[in-house]
Amino acid sequence: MLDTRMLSSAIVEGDVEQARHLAEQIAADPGLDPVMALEQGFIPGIREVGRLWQEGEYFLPELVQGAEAMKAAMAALTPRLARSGGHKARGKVVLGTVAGDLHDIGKSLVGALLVAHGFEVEDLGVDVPVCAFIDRAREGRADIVAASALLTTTMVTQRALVEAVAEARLDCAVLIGGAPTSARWAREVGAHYAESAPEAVEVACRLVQSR
Ligand code: B12
Repeated sequence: MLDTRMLSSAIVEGDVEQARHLAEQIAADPGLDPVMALEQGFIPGIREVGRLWQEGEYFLPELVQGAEAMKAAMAALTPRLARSGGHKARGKVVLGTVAGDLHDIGKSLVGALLVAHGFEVEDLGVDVPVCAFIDRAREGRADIVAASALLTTTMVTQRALVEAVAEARLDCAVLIGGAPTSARWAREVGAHYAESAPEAVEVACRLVQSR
């Protein structure tokens, strides 16, 4: 049985060792669901860290520590998620966080869940220039280019990405997300949108099916 509160507390307390240990246990137990562990345990934990920071209860060191714990949990779960994805790729996704933006937790969650649902994901990391998205999408014949932005100053790059994909005449959809973005913003720039990692999987499935 998964104790999702324990998973969430490990992140809120910024306990890297405990987060890694719990995630390793989940990864090693075929009876436990790693996607559920993320959705109901670890993700609510990092969201709570964000809330505590926004309300001034946490300072930068606690925020960074929570992010480190989250990354340790994700690193331990990722191989298991990849194994549950099956062998035949559903589609190819080139993923990254846009230039000037170093937030990678949400982006990596989207990548991990896409892999878990059978997508081939090339994760370009953070601070990715538009031209790198375009080059990799062209060379890898991507079905979807997926871009994360967590800052109001960097989300404008998502518009530049949509324009660059059109200019390069790439046959791929652009999927965007990240806390300051919205369905309305996506409509305005001409991209597809998902609010969360599970929703990103749903939208990606729809996009490849309709091709
Ligand atoms: C953790 C964090 C950090 C960590 C990042 C660690 C890391 N390795 O990622 C650190 C401490 C490094 C950091 C730095 C900064 N941060 Co910060 N950070 C956060 C925080 C608290 C949580 C972000 C997070 O990981 N959330 C958890 C994940 C799971 O949620 P998510 O990212 O939203 O992702 C989900 C969805 O959005 C969606 N999604 C995300 N990406 C994508 C992509 C696609 C394609 C799709 C479909 C969906 C999707 O799915 C995800 C999972 O469900 C947010 C607060 C917040 N409320 O978001 C501030 C926040 C984003 N940061 C903020 C700021 C200002 C900064 C700094 C400028 C602070 C500073 N003065 O130095 C720097 C910027 C550095 C840079 N150049 O990028 C502001 C941004 C304000 C704004 N509107 O622009 C926020 C909103 C905090 C605030 N209220 O002030 N930050």
